[in-house]
Amino acid sequence: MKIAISCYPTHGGSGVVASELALQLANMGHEVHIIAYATPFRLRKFHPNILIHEVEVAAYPLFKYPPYALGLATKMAEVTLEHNLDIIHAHYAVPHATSAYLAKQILQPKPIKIITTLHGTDITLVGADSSFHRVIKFSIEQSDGVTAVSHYLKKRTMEEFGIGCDIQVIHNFIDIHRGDMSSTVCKKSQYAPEDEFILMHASNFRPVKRVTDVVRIFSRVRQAVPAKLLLVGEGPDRLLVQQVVKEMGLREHVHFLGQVDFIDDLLKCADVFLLPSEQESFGLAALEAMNCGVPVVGTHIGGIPEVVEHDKTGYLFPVGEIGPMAEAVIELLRNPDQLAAFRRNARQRAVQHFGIDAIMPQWMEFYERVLAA
Ligand code: GMT
Repeated sequence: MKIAISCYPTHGGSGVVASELALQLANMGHEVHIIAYATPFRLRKFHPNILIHEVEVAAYPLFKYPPYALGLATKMAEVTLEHNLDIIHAHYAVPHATSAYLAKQILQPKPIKIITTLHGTDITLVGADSSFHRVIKFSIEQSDGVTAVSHYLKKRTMEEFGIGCDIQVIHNFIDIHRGDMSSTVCKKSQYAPEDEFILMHASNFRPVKRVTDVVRIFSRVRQAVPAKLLLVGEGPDRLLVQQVVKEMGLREHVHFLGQVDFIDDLLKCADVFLLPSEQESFGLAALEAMNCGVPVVGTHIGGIPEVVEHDKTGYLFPVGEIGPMAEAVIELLRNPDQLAAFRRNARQRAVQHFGIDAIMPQWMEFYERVLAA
């Protein structure tokens, strides 16, 4: 297969998923072309089967907003022609699916297939905005194949857009070797004394992630058991969170680690992962935690229950219920047998249901079906 994958190159989940898919396809011998405005951070290492094509948008005084979608469509058309591609796979509908549609029209009658993978905010936030609604519905329906990262997201998309085409659910996957504890290099002593626990959270610090809830949960936990909090990521709420940490007198107990390319090493030091989001179509961060044997305490919303099994690999509560979330963490930390069982369950669930072996065959079957149609 010769396939172009278009995605956001930043630390968001959609870019990570697209990059991991690119790596797996390349490892299988397929020719992968990445089309994005920069090299996705997980693809910075050279791979002979992955070619990176960066999109540049010319600056011009008339442009109040640089027309990225047009530059992207042009690049998609050029790369498709030059490398005789079979598929353009757009991750995140806005604007990738629309640019792919435009590229296909430019290239007519060349038979190129367009696949769109919906990740979440492209439907629930950006897509729900009336300024994009029609173009997103159109681009999804014009795709030759559409996937969603959870059953929840599929349902939301069908409801909100009245989509007439089929949407296949293919859950996100992880490389189970990254969670292998035998390759641990994390030094817990860097972040906490030996007798303290480590709680962790990773996100893009957007309001939907409710990172201030993370701090409030941690504050309650610390009143019961000694612990430190690792906060990974950057984003608009970072200053607010720092302020809350300061106000709650937690400065020496909370480590802000910024953006980290591979968080597995840090996760291997953690005892519990916190994900109290108010929106999450899948929760890749939760899966990455489970892969490293870290139970997740978070919210029972969106696609999270498809990943985290309540009372087995973690605990899920309604949004904002920081009291019960803190209690659940305290119970886990005070009960070593239960914590050990949850750790085992988490890793086992990640390996069995979300490993490459479980998910890649679904992708291959999907690509083959789209190509044959
Ligand atoms: O969560 C974000 O804000 C980033 C966003 C993205 O598109 O990069 O994440 C979405 O896609 C991830 C990968 O499929 C999912 O794990 C996240 O749950 C989803 N975020 C939301 O739905 C809020």
